[in-house]
Amino acid sequence: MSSGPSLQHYENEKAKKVAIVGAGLVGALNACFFAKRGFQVEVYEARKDIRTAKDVRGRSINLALSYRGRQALKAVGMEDQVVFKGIPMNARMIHSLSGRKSSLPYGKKGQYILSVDRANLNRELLNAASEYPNVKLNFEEKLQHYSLEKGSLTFIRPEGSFEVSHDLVVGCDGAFSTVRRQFMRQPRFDYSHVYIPHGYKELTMPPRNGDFAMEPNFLHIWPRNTFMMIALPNLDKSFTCTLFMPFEDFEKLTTGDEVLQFFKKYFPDSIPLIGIESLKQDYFRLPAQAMISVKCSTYHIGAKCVLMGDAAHAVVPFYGQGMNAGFEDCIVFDELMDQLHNDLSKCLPEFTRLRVPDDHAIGDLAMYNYVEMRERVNSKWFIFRKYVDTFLHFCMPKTIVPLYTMVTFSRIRYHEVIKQHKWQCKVINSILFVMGVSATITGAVLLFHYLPKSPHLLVLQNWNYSFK
Ligand code: FAD
Ligand code: EGO
Repeated sequence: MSSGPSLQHYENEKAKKVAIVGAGLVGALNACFFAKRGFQVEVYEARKDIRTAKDVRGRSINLALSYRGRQALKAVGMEDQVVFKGIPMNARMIHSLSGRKSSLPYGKKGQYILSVDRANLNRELLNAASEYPNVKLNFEEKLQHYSLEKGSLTFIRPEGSFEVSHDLVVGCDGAFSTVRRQFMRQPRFDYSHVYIPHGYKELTMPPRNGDFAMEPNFLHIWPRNTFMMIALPNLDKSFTCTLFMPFEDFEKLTTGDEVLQFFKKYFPDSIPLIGIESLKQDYFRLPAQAMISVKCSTYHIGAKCVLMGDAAHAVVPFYGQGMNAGFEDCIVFDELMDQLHNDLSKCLPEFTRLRVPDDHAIGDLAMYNYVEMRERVNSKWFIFRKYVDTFLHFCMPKTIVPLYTMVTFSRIRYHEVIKQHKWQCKVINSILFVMGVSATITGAVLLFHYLPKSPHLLVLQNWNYSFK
């Protein structure tokens, strides 16, 4: 894969104008993809340039990058540089209530997820995009309205508002997308969004004696049913802990001492690592953040507009796949452009046809994990389930692959992952059924054969008798 800008298709394309709305992770990556194809790319971002802005307050500080996301980065020649700044997490570390830690590997040696810094990834993507001569990045320009009839975008910036038009509008403006509003007026467009009852708060676990306070190459998880905490490592040797719990429980903790008591009860081993004083303060720095799941039945309007990333499909973060799915959107679209010779009137409908079922599938999988984790998953269950997964995969490596592995370490289409998983469950159930039936038959035969003769059983039979 070539690194750096290359304009393979520039000559044979009459430099169509593309507006990318949103320069978050997906928008910035898409700028590279469209630039590579020779489009004249204009990116509009509401916020300040994250590369120069002083206080960057993102949504989450670090994220888990896995195979799908990496493949997309590879396609624009950025994989190595991002992986270099990521911290491999080869296993999860399960923290039980008693402070016991169990490490459960994600797979073979090369199978790990990466902890990456969101702001840094965003910066590097923007730098890469800005190196293409056919990309223009605009900041502090917020889309206010997109008129399909006029084909115009209206932006507001500090100095006032202005209008532009483009051949294609790519909506990468996140879960609360403004571009998406135009879709609401389309006939037969289905849309749904759900907020879950849980919120999240991020806490920092600083380095201890100049080193990581816990083992660095792990995704640390404290599964406590309805309360869950995870920690991902950062390059500065700190960890970012994310506490997930119902809003009503967040609201119950109103003083530093109550927070401390809560942590003593549920996450005692983390207290000395976060630090009592910073725990009491960090907790109240920001209100708990909400999580939303968004689904759309269509991602395009004619040959004019397409949605990607959270704008098309925000998912709850319980699979660590939101960004990965958004990045995969970009490669899927790019692959279609190759196959359909850059014909937007064919690519856009085809993108919807291919991608909607897969994004719905990851939305469902993430929601399923959320429900499963809050209802059933404490540390014992977590460890048990992962052992069963590993064992079955070991017995039948070709037939049974854990769900998490298919989602995280392959590019099997998300909807195929669900099908495959259901099929595997059937296989396992059939095997268990056959084993159960044969065990019962064997038992019955043996019993029938030996019962009258077994002295041991005869003794048992006489028990009642001897009591009398
Ligand atoms: P965003 O990152 O939201 O970017 C949208 C951009 O559009 C923003 O820069 C915004 O300023 C801009 N914008 C919005 N409106 C306008 C407008 N009107 N005009 C101009 N610009 C506008 N995913 C993973 O893969 N792995 C993880 O481990 C993971 N962990 C997560 C943890 C948490 C707590 C959360 C909440 C999410 C997590 N995700 C994770 C999901 C991931 O954060 C998102 O899927 C990803 O950020 C989506 O990128 P995006 O570019 O589509 O949207
Ligand atoms: C039984 C046992 C049923 C995100 C375990 C389901 C998610 C779920 C939020 C982890 C890893 C990246 C994550 C595993 C399960 C990120 C993730 C997992 C969390 C929470 C997360 C795993 C950021 C679910 N991957 N994962 O298998 O290690 O298993 F715990 Cl709250």
